Amino acid sequence: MKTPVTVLGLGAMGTALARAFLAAGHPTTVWNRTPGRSPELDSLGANRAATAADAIAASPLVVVCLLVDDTVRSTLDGLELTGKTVANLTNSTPGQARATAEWVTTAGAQYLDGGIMAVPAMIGGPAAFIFYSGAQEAFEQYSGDLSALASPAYVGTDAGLAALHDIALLSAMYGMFGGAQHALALMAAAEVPAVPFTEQFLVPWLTAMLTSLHGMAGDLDNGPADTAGSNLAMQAAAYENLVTTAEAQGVNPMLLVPMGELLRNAVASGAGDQDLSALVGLLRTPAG
Ligand code: FVH
Repeated sequence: MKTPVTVLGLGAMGTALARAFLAAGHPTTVWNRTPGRSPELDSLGANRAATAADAIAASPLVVVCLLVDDTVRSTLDGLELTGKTVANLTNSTPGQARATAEWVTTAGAQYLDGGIMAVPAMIGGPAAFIFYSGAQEAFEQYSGDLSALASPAYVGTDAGLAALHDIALLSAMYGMFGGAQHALALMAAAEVPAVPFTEQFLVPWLTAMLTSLHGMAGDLDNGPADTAGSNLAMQAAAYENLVTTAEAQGVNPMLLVPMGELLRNAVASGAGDQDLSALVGLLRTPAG
């Protein structure tokens, strides 16, 4: 028999997680603050618990997927967790994850923090993965069960590491999407249709540029290459045209301005002959 599992929280993501466990044949108990949410889970065989305490009691592995960290605390506080493994997949900061790990562990449970790198429709599919950190023994015990949700990637015993990895990837994603929204705003201002622009130019360009990240990572780990293919002095000079064009097209340059400032600072600090990877050092200097 497969490991019985409990899912706390039946929002869009919790529902997808419960469906994936059910599809993989796990006896699955579910609970949600608002009763009756996601009724399709009942016909798929879910056992609906009346309270969070009943849901936790039903399974050794308790997967939590609620809105925010405070919600996790208010839901689990005071409940019997002894002997359980709590895998908390709620979005959190590294600090929140460490604090939650401490009080869950104090309550007698093993704690895994998770960062889901997927949208609900991807859960159970090949492209989804989930970062985990925290109790290594618990990960080794349950990674097979958790792989019903997404490929598990364990990143260390420090409970904050999964959130750190998650937030690093989300930061990169929002930077990319922000840039893409700006590009689409420029095109919209010129009445260029979004779909052909995106298919023919935007996605191929971003895809080609993404490969340069490998070289930048190599620069950071092994030291910068002897010559920069596109040096920062050149990029800082050309970047001014991005802001000027946005303003001329009536598009707010708010997403572009900080990168321009960073490029100018890099050149002023003597890194004009280096490549974009040199910006990492500047970003590590606290603001203010
Ligand atoms: N959906 C996504 O694309 C992303 C993908 C990456 C991971 N995130 C994180 O997953 C967490 C849950 O996200 P979600 O998409 O399921 O969110 P909602 O559909 O809004 O459901 C929220 C659930 O949280 C429950 N809830 C809210 N407040 C409370 C509370 N005070 N006490 C108990 N439960 C609470 C809510 O219950 P209800 O409103 O139905 O009663 C839902 O079950 C989240 O951390 C994402 O960042 C998703």
